[in-house]
Amino acid sequence: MLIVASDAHRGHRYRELHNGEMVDGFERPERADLIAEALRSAGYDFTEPDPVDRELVGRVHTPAYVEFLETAWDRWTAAGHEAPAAMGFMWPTGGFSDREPSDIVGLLGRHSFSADTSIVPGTWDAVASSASIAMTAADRTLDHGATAYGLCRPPGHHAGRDRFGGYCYLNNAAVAAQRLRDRGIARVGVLDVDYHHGNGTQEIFYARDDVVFASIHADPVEEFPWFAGFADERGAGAGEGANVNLSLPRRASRSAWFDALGTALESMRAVDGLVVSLGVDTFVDDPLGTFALTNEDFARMATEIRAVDLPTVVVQEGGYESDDLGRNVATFLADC
Ligand code: Q9C
Ligand code: ZN
Repeated sequence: MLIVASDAHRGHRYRELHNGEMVDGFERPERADLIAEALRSAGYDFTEPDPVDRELVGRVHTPAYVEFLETAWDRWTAAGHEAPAAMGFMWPTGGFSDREPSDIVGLLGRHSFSADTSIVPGTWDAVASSASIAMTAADRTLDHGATAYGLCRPPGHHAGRDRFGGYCYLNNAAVAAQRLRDRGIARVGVLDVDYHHGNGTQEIFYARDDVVFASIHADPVEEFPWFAGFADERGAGAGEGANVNLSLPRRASRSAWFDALGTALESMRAVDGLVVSLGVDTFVDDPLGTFALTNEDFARMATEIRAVDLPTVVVQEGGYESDDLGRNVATFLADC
């Protein structure tokens, strides 16, 4: 097991609008520190990511969106805004046009979908590094024939083709999956075990049959991201049937979760490589999740995933501060 990680995320810290008030962001640098510490004490080798591949990221997203993320902070300050974080306040919801505004405030609305996610001076370095960590983890998995783990921060699975939100900007798991495809893996599975539905990954691969997406998550009727993640979203066109949403009620039991994992893994029967979107916010003490998984459950999860016997890349998604955050990731990777 090789760990791909970087310190480039450190300057990405912001306060978030949470249930009507501004609080310190849940998705903060300390998360990555806790995970890295646990993995260092477990004795794993760490390596730095290769530089970001703009062409690859521009195919998963759009070149214009990537350019927008890179320049948004400078455009915000150039327009005279003095707030410590750039964010929109109006989003093109039902009935509005998707055209691109020229002003940065309008652009921030057009290219985001939720008020929990902002852009600060350190955001681009963190986001570019996180995507390159996922790409490099995919490369190392194929180079060495052994699972590599990308300690991605910020996470990625909520980021759509040209929209950020849910603490995500570039879709790291989608970048890893596309890298596997580009390097000759004919059909790639993305298994998303984060507590929240991976709406961005779903969107990016929705009409494709070469990437199968399966997600186990809290029912969006009662949990973020609210407007995606339902069982009847099964893919479109050539991708019909290649999108599998398994939602569970809030506070679902551990056995219900593992039943869903069994179903999700069945949908991976015809794939040749796997990306795991590893959110550990399914943990019983996670401050955002309501599921009840224990530390030992992450070992069971890894064991069941490993049994499908595929070249596997693991990328970090959510999982928030608790005493066990680092230990849960380390436990998963130990059995991967
Ligand atoms: N007031 C990931 O786990 N923010 N993202 C909740 C509620 C949404 C979680 C704010 C949670 C997004 C990668
Ligand atoms: Zn999550």
